Formats: sequence, C-alpha cells, structure tokens
Amino acid sequence: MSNESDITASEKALLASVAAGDRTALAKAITLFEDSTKYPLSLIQESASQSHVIGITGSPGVGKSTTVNALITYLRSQNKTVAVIAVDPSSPISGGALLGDRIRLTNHFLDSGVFIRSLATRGHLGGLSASTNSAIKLAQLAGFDFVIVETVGVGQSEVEVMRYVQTVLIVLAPGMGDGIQASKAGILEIGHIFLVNKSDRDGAKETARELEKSLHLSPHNPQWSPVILLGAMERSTGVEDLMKALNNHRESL
Ligand SMILES: Nc1nc2c(ncn2[C@@H]2O[C@H](COP(=O)(O)OP(=O)(O)OP(=O)(O)O)[C@@H](O)[C@H]2O)c(=O)[nH]1
Ligand SMILES: [Mg+2]
Repeated sequence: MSNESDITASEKALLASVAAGDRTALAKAITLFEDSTKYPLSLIQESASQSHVIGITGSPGVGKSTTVNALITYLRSQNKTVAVIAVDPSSPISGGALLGDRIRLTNHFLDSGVFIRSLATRGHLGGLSASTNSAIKLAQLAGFDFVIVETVGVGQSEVEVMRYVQTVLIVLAPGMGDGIQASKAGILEIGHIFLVNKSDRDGAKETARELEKSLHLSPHNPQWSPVILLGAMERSTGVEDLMKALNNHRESL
C-alpha cells in the first residue's frame, strides 16, 4: 500500500487542480484512481464536500438515464452543478464508449456545469465498486452540488455500488415484474425512494401498490420510511416531487 508521500508532485498538482474545479483534471484523476491498488482512496478522502450523492438503479430500460436527464435539466435551472457517473458492471468497455447508448445526455455535453463519465468492469466487481467510490470522492472534491451515480440492473453488483451513495433511488416501470426481481436481490432494503416511471402507461398504479406491499414486508430504517412516487420522466412529469423527496432524504441524514 502506498501513502500520501508516495504520490508524485505532478499527481499532487492534479488533485489540486481537481479541487480547484478543473474538469479536465477531474477526468484524468478518475482514470488514475481506477487503479485503486496504486492509488488508495485515502489520498482523496480529505474533501469535506457538501455534494449530495445520489445513486440510481433499476432494471435495464426502466428509464434511469431519462430520469438523470430530467434531474439535470431541473437542477441546472436552479443553477446547481451536477456530475454523473454511469456504472456498467456488465461491460468491459471503459472511458466514454458507453455514453452514446447507455446515457442519452447529449443535451448536456456542452454545459460546463455538468460533468459526465462512465465506468465499466475492469476485471472484477470489487475493482469497479472501488473505482466508483473514488470517482464519487473526486467529483465531491471538484465541488459539484450533486453527484449522480447511475448503474444498470438489480443484482448484487448494484447493491455493492450503492453502498457509496447517500440517497438510493430505485426506478421501476409498469409490467416488468420488477418488484419480485428487486426483492430477490435485496434491493428493496437499500432503496430510500422508489420511482415508478412511465406512469403514462397502463399498470403504473398497480406496480406502485405491489411495491408498497413488498416494502411493508421488508425491514427498513427507523429514521426514514421509503417513499413511492409515480412519474413520467420522458415528459419531466413528477421531477419536482422527485427532487423534493431526494432533498428530504438528504435532510434526514
Ligand atoms: N412511455 C415512456 N417511456 C419512457 C419514459 N421514460 C423513459 N422512457 C423510454 O424508455 C426507454 C429506456 O429509457 P432509458 O432512460 O434509456 O432507460 P435506462 O433505465 O437508463 O436503460 P439502461 O441504461 O439501458 O438500463 C427509452 O426508449 C425511453 O424513451 C416515460 O416516462 N414514459
Ligand atoms: Mg441508462
């Protein structure tokens, strides 16, 4: 294990640039810290940032990226800065290659108040969750108001990655049997807010009811009762209520 004295002057300078809000430095530092054995997290843990770190997960295609997009648009209208880290445990590709298909955030690519980065599996899952954690810490160091982590799926890998966020948002969609899948993977226990997206389609209310039943059965935190919301993020319907719930959860911490 290395310690602070082992990093070179140029690496120290890079971290100082990240802390000064330099986006290019942030992108470089995330790549550097993907190698978590060489660069332990303790090097960046110092930042006492105020960022709200939100994790978004759910089955493929439920509308996670659409939700991220709606949140970014809303937050930018409030002058808040947002970093997005898209995590794909199933893909070996790293860097920007996933951005085109997994996250449709093209509206925001030119906005300097938005930083977008994707991370994918390099070898093993433990490595991915460690590099997600350091990417979060670096984005906090860079001073973003919000750091949003989107991850695909409802498996053990998502539960693992979600350990590093403050607020966990689970997205579901009507008619996908998500409730059952989610409870199997233990995702119900870690969700603070549940969004039944695509409420413009049939069956959203039923999905919400089913979910409510499952939540009653699962153990939860006495400080926070899980919140279930309906929304259609493609139309930004419900984005304000969603933001309110996210803020309320942050305040409860
Ligand atoms: N009808 C309807 N469709 C939606 C809504 N939100 C998203 N979609 C559609 O659902 C599809 C998947 O949306 P994404 O946001 O890419 O879903 P995702 O969960 O990020 O998908 P992965 O990252 O591939 O797991 C797209 O075709 C969206 O246009 C909505 O509110 N209503
Ligand atoms: Mg997506």
